[in-house]
Amino acid sequence: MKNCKGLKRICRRATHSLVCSTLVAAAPEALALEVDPEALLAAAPAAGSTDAAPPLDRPPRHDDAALRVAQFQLPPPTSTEPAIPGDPVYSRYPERPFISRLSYQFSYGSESDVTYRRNVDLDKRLKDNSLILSPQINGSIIYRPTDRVEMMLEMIFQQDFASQEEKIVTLPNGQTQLAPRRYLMMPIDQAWVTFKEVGPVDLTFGRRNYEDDRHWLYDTSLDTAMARFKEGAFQAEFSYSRKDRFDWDLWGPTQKTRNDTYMAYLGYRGIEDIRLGGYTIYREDQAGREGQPLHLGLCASGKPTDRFNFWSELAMLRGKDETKKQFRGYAVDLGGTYRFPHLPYAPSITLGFAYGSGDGNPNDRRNREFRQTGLQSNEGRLAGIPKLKYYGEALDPELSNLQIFTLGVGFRPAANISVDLVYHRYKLNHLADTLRNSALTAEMNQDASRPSKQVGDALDIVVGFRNLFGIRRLGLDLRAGWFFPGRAFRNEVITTNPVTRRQTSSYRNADLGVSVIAKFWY
Ligand SMILES: [Ca+2]
Ligand SMILES: [Ca+2]
Repeated sequence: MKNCKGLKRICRRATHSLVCSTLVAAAPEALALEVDPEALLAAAPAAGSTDAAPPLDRPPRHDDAALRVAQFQLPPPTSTEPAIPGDPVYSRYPERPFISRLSYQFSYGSESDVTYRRNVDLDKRLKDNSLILSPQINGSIIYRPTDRVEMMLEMIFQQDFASQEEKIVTLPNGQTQLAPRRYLMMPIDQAWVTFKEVGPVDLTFGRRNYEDDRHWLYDTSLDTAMARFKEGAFQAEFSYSRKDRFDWDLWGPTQKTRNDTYMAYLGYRGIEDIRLGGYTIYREDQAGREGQPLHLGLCASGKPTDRFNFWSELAMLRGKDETKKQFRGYAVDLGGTYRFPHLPYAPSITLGFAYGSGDGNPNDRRNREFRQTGLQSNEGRLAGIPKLKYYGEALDPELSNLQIFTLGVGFRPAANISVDLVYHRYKLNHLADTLRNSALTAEMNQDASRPSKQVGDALDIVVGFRNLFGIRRLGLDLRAGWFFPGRAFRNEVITTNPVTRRQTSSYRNADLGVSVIAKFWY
């Protein structure tokens, strides 16, 4: 319901229009487009009432009287509590206009990126820098032919352009990487139908976005069949999905997968401003590349006061890896943000610690490495307006065989501008030469004489602007990350003796890696 609240907030803030309140009344749940309440709060002029008591959470009302009243009365303020984890939201885009009647709505916008990466190999001798432009437009339609049926179609048009890119890059692991062919992409990102109150359940079929709050479990579109139950403060979901079961891109080619995903999720909202959840995610790769991982997890998060919010994940990995070894991994991710709204520039401080187990003995029958689901993006907000890679912009690793310490400091120079400064320190749990699904191609521990678990440090600066140049829907996120390699990263230097022509190998410290993303929202 976060998104609905966000929408209500838009209504309150912006025009107080009849259209908008009608729309809220007509579809309190269907309007779950992702609108960040904080971002809107920040965007609102004179959003100064941060110490007001959080208003009570009001359940959605469906009765006719409520509908009639709501058409002429604006909804009361609601808390900024985030969505239930596991609650699939309809769109990942913030701040959208709606052009609406009771039975349908549509929205359109853009989320266009410019991505610059320097020294992905942490070696400045080899050229592998890239600058990629990704203009995009997107649009979605929600159609509600009856009270019991709801449909959604969302489409994206995107074309990537390489402004700077090497045609061929030799990776540190010796493989050759060719620049990808870039097609016009026209994917159908969502196309689903929901049948409500079929007995005690809502049933959904089609392609649908799955996102949890911090995108730690999933942030992707899946071809799915899902059943959802609600009973009091409990909500349960069961689904079978496959990513790209069908080729939904109308233009470019899509690689279909044969990776089945079975999910069960139980959420509890009986404690005010706290969300509790438990889940099981079983994945089975029919192609055999990723084995059959089984995730079991618990999560608790919330915002008990306007000044403080926290998150916590506890996950266990069972099932089998790609070599049929039994998984015995686990992971913890804990953290919180404290805000000082009355100090100048409304500073905040965030502390986090994440741990994903590693496997110390490759020769026994157990694989003690934790892995994430493979559907995650590890993108979320700390205290500022933009989402960011909360494990670091430049390294962007999966939480696997790794400890990540995070210290963040945030500021609000103006109501519509936020600044996050984030420091990370990374350490391996067991010696390894690669980090699973990291954005870097550099390999660790190539210098056998000096093995190390010190992966390195990172500094990210993330600045978010909303209402840029006074244009209400225009936003810009600037996310810059520097990765300072630790002792685990060493680059080989081969020198040839001019007399004997004999080559000798030595090592030096690796070079800095940089990632910069500019994301334009409309
Ligand atoms: Ca390089
Ligand atoms: Ca092992």
